[in-house]
Amino acid sequence: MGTCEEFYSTNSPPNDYEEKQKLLREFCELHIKNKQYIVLITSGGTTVPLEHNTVRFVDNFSGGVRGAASAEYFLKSGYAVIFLHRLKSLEPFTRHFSGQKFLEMLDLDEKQSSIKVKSTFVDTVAPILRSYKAAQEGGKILYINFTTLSEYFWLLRAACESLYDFGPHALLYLAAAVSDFFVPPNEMATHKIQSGSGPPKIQLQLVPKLLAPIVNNWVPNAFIVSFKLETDENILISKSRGALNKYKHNLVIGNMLQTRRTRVIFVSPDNQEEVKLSREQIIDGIEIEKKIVHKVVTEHCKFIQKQS
Ligand code: 9Z3
Repeated sequence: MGTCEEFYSTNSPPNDYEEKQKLLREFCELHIKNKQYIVLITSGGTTVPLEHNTVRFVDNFSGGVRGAASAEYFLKSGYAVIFLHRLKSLEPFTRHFSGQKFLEMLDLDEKQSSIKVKSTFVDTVAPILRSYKAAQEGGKILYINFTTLSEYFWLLRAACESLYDFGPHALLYLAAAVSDFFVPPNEMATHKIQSGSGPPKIQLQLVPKLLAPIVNNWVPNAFIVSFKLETDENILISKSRGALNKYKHNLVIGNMLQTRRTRVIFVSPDNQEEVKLSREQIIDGIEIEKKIVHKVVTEHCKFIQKQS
């Protein structure tokens, strides 16, 4: 596996890197004045291009529910939010209106000259709209998007650099599903891989782990939460604890692909605790992110108190 330094020296920054870096700096400068708690949420999956002129890429399942839902609960808890997400993955607030759901909520009046929200949906839409407006108008959320693994690398580092001065008031909530494998630029085809040349032999390489520089160099005083995804229950806890022991950050939240909407496991240096939705909570439409964020915020507050 190459190092993170090698990754940055061989993968160019995104075209709009400086613009996004500036947005991140300005957002953080604004919020540090008020000694604001701030969370960096990563959300959605990364793509791994197979060609420089990319027609095909390797992707993963993540649609960004965890990150988008969590962003809403962090805003409710008073945090400023940097929402570093995969372009076209779910976003806070608008996630409630995706697809046909949106049109189902609307009605044309008799003259077909104006549109209104159906009365049966007003109670659902109004609080979401209110929270959305409060976040926008209060400048409480910054949306930064990525698509490829390399864009994610560059933007995550830029976000961490902007957060450095927040010290323990910064919280990292690394929910994005980041590819473990990639094709290094010097081994990537320039143009569309041709089927006429037979089945391509594509050798994926290991992606260096960003948690090491995040914890040791970029935001050493922040409260850092990573997620660990597995599909085999038998290794979930050992892998989660393994990550915690290796990177020495604050918390790993383990989840299974199959049950991630209803159950997660909090693994911290001295504890391990299941957080799950009861049958009633599932029926009532409670989201597990509400419980996760509540618990993470509690742990973050304890962490800040310990430092001061
Ligand atoms: C997660 O485990 C997230 O909870 C999910 C959320 C990606 C499962 P959805 O987007 O799913 O709401 O559908 N994120 C971290 C996944 C990951 O790649 N973790 C790395 C690993 O497991 C460590 S950073 O090795």
